[in-house]
Amino acid sequence: MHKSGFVNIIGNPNVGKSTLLNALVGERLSIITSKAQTTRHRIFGIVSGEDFQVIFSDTPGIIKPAYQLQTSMMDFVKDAFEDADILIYMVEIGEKDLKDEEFFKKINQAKVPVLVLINKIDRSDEATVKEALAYWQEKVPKGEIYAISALENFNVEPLFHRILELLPESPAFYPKDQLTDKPERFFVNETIREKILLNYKKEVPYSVEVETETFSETEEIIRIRSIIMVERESQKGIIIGHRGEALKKVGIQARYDLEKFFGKQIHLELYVKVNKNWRSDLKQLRRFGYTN
Ligand code: GDP
Ligand code: K
Ligand code: MG
Repeated sequence: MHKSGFVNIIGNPNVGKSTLLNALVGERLSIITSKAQTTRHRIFGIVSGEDFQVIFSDTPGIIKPAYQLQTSMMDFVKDAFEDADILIYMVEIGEKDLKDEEFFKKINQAKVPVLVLINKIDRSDEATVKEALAYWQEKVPKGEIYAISALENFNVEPLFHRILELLPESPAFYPKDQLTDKPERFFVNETIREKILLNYKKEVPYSVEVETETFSETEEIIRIRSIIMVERESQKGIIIGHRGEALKKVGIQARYDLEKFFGKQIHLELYVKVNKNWRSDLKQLRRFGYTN
């Protein structure tokens, strides 16, 4: 018998969805920072064995959209809600969810198994965890509740085994050696964007999109040329920084991670370009992979 299915992770911003995806897959597929809206896409992480294939999907945190990019991000969440074979709703310890009743009604009426994961218990204590288990069981009667630490890999293994039990019988959806649905350039873009999230303050990172123009690989080296797009001229100056120091730092940090990710020497060229209001432009968003 062969089992396979889609396990979709949804939840509020910053609860640890991307950290869990990476822990489950054992690769750094999804970028992680302490900032909300780090994850903008739906990213598949595929784990295969002899007689199973689990397709995990990471999604952006649930927010009220303020501009078209965020609307597209929430469409990814909606898709994840609808095509799941197993739904993971992730919360963090101490979180009291104030989302509307409608949301929980939808979760409780899901036709597939629902796992509620209370994450970050490494920074909590036994009594608080016990309380949280009871709180979420009441809120999501349909759910199986687990307390985990995605960061410290606590309870992730038992969770994975439970997922295998719940998985439907099905042939594999992807080749067994495939790790993700995204192309190499996507991971280049995301790595650069992560460094931008880490190095710049306030609104700047949210106005950035990265596009990789060249990705050319030889036996020894990968040559990459990527464009960092911003919405305004003033943001371009901020990204580049005094004498180009800020951009240089991003380049060094991104190259370091990319060499680890691809296991090869990387030559990385970064350029900054103004692309006015790309976040609100459907045509641009489609080009960057935000709409179907
Ligand atoms: P997402 O927005 O839900 O995808 O959350 P991320 O995976 O990007 O994580 C948000 C922040 O929470 C990052 O700073 C993570 O390092 C941190 N984090 C994730 N999981 C854990 C955990 O189990 N314990 C602790 N203490 N921090 C965590
Ligand atoms: K985050
Ligand atoms: Mg994320």
